[in-house]
Amino acid sequence: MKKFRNTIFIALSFFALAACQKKEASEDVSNPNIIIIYLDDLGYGDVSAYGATEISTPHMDRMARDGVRFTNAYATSATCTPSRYALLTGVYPWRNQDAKILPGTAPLVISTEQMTLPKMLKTKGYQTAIVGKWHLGLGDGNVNWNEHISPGPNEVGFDYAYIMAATQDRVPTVYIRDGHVEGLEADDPILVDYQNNFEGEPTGKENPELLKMMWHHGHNNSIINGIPRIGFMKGGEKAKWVDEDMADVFLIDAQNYIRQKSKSEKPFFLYYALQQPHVPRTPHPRFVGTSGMGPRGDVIIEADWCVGELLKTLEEEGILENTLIIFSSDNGPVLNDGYYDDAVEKLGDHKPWGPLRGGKYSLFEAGTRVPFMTYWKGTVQPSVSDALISQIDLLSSFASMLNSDIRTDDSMDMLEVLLGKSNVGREELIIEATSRTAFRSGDFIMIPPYKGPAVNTMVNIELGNDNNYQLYNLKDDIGQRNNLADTEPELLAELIARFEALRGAEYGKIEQLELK
Ligand code: NG6
Ligand code: CA
Repeated sequence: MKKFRNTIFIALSFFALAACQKKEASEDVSNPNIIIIYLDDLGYGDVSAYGATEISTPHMDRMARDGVRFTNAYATSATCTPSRYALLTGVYPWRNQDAKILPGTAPLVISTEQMTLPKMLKTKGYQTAIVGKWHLGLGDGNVNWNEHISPGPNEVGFDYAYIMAATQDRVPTVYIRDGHVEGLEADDPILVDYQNNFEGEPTGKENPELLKMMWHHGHNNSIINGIPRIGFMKGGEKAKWVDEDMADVFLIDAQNYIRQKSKSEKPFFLYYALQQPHVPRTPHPRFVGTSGMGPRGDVIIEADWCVGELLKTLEEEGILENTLIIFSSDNGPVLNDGYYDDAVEKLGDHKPWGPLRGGKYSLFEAGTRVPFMTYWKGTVQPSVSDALISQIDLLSSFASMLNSDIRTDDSMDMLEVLLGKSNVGREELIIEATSRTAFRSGDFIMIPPYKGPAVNTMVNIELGNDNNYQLYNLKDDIGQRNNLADTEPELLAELIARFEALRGAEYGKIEQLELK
């Protein structure tokens, strides 16, 4: 009898296991690969699908035309680190005091305990990777670049990470693969310091004769490849990247990852974070002169080509129809961001900000409203969506798609909107620019008073600061020219009250903010 019972038990267990495996297998098939293509400082008006007439971006346009092109989509912030923090954690960056533009030596700003987008995806069987710009800090504040660098992307959910630590204009100027500097030689260790130079090392400030690109503001510390950077670095000669090759290096790595994972049973998530068109703009020679706009235009053409090559790889691997792609940018555009590179002089009639006011660093729309499209061949129907949506919503939306219960308070489930099945987006959203915040509600945006200059004269961008409240109806006045604060006092009061409730105690500090 006992033996018989055991046999039944074993048989039942077998069926249960088989059923379980079957379920997992079918889930895998229905779970698409997910790729986020994330550009650095690409403006709302930099893509021809968004109205650019002086530059042509056929591959980005293809995704915009055949996918959902969003006109009201936002990065959470007008600078990089906070936007990337929110994208990956689903948490507003103003909740984390450290989520600000970081030096290359900054510690990791995402807690290893925190839920992240890749961690959530891993609970659903995804393999996860980042290739490109990180800029969320590494280590615990005292990184030895010659040893295993940790914690970093691998500790917050990425199985594979091939990154630059911060930005192309910041040291260390090396690629890091899974915590190890690529190409590092034991007898030439890397030293990095953001305060003091290393004795005898030339700098952009003192040795302009060594420069192939001149600095305009900032960017006058260590010289690497003839380009002056932010921060000081010594050693690691063989490990240093070649700026002009960076687009190819990241693209090839992303393609290799796709080719490798396309053969796997499990789906993958790839966060492909391109460095263009952030400074220093260093197009590969084959793209030099292609835009007629100087390096800024040329690297946009280069980035567009990279997007095309990535799509081609998905096609070649036969997985384009099983891959959901999100395309966006971390913040709005800037022309002169610290180097003389003809971005201003050769701009001609191009408007990187499109019809919007402001740019990178600004609380006005061009700071955070960015190109954003979802593309999933065969599943997402082509459309244009005016729904209000933020990059912070990806975590909860993807979780919803995969039947995960994981959510964060700030990240809203916008799955139907992302897939073009609904036009009902968010009702409200808080946007941020260099620690200042503003409140979007319906068609309106309310910008509280901020001390500080109206214009950052270095980059020549209106920051959104004013001594008085600003209120704009973005539907009628996308260029934010008509301040309704005086004529709509009731609405203004309503928005202020709601904003204060959402921002909590932090809101009181805004008056004291010093602007950089
Ligand atoms: C600023 C840099 C700018 C850029 C930015 C970060 C100066 C004067 N300006 O501090 O060039 O690197 O930081 O850009 O150093 S972001 O897109 O990564 O946020
Ligand atoms: Ca950026």
